[in-house]
Amino acid sequence: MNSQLGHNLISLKTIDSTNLYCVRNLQSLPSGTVVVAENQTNGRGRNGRHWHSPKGKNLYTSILIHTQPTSQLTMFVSQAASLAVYSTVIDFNLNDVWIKWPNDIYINQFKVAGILSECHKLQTDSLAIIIGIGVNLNMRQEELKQIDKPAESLGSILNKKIDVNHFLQQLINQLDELFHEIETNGPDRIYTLWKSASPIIGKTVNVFISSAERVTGTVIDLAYDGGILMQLASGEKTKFLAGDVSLAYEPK
Ligand code: BT5
Repeated sequence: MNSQLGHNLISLKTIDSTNLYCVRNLQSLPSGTVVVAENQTNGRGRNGRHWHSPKGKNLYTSILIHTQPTSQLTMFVSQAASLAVYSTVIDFNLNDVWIKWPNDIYINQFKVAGILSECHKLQTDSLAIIIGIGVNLNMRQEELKQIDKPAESLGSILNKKIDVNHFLQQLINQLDELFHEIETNGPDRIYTLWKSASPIIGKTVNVFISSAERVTGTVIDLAYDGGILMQLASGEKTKFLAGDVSLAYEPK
């Protein structure tokens, strides 16, 4: 990646999903493009789940970058993205913010942001990585209650309106800085910060491998590649990768 994030900013009123918009326009959008929409009619979560995206309330954005398949940026993009959202939320003087492995942002037991990263091959040897980020900024309690899991918005907690464009700009700045750091100094600091913001080591968690398969175990560590190392109830030690499983566990 050699261009600044946001040099190509595409603001849409309504779209099915900012990620899908990027996928459809993959060949023509330059690296560093940021797509933002006021409204998503088909906001997507991971594994086909839905992302609640009411009009004009929250941030729905996708950031597109081109990377080389073997680069450190490719490997650490999700950790950097969750850390960028985490840091932007913390800068609003909010307490009890944490990253739920692998990259959801929570305040106490409430989810405030989610990330959906996708990777596509370009016609060249490069990869296009789409980092889709949804952050609840101004949803009110009655709207938050429509979500099937506990959710919060920054505006509801702080009891004030959050400027979506300002939040986006802060987020892009954070992300730009973290990407730059990975490219110049390597990913060590990002890995350490991401790990320390994810209070899960030592916890007993349920790992959902599929809708029919679930295992329970204790978390031993978070690996450099973003995977989770666990000791299962059977005594077996194993690692799960971020894209493969979902977790259920209590906040810190
Ligand atoms: C995520 O999926 O958390 C990734 C969400 C990414 C959304 C962004 S918005 C811009 C870009 N364009 C897209 O189409 N997507 C990205 P996952 O971990 O699978 O979580 C989905 C689950 O979170 C749902 O099944 C609900 O339980 C819950 N949920 C849905 N909408 C929510 C919201 N607005 N706030 C909090 N939780 C929500």
